[in-house]
Amino acid sequence: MKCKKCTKKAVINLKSYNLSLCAEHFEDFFVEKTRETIKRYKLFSKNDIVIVAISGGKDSLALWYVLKLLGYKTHGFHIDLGIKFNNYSEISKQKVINFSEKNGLPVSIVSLKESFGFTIDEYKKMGQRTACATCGIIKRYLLNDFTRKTGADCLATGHNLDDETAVLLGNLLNWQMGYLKRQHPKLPASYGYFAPRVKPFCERTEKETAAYSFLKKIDYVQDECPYSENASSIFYKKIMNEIEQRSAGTKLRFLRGFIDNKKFFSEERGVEERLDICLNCGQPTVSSPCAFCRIVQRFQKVISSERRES
Ligand code: Q46
Ligand code: ZN
Ligand code: ZN
Repeated sequence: MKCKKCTKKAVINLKSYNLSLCAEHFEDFFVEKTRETIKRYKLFSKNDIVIVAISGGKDSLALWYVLKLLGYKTHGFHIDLGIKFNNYSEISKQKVINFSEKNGLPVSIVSLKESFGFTIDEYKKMGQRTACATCGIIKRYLLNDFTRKTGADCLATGHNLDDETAVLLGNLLNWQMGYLKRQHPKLPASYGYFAPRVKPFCERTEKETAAYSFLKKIDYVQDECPYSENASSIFYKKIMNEIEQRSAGTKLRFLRGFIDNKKFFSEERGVEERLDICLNCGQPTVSSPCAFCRIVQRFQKVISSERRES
């Protein structure tokens, strides 16, 4: 198999583009396509400061790398979740630090244990919710909080096309109208509190981000988070992969078709649902205290009752 742009050996076959490319031309393709996505959805500009949510996995590190190549001003933000299985959080944090030093990119790290007194493992042991439900609330809260407090212009995450189409499929199958209204490569600022959230890799497949990370020798955490196993999104990803196998380009058509028809899932323009304010932290919320503060308070309550008993 030869590269379609030159005579070198192809390293990847992108069926949905009917394109085989050598390493050099694939790297160019990947960066150029990311640039196009940023432009297509008007995600941010060269004057903006972009906070990049860095987990230590391939997608977030590759995104950080590509945004630097494209000349954007970025600052990484990593949350140490305190997941001990396979030393997952410690290894993730180390990969983030190494990458940041190697590429001269600034990063801030917050430790759940140091800042709030608990880890995801400890919360999971309380058995109140699944680890991912709790973790998702915590990550969204802290990422937004950091973006707001630093006065940055937006928060970028490494969600790829496989992530986006799996979530879209799940939301459609369950008619999750609230989530469907909010699914977009660019969520604008809202309630004067939530920072804009953007997804520059939303049209890049997992296969592409993996190939790019490999070719650029990006040293990322290889293990999946131990709590990710039962996530329904993994099941939806499998289904989307089977459909893509039969009909190349379905994932991209599915996502773009949804975005083009977004009006069917949106409220009247400019109308925001009325929200309360969390009396504890000030975040707009359906009811006070907000989900994040409830998690912290629940943990503190359990800890103090354990102390009283011992
Ligand atoms: S880190 Fe957190 Fe993920 Fe692990 S506990 Fe679940 S949500 S799987 S992206
Ligand atoms: Zn080539
Ligand atoms: Zn709160």
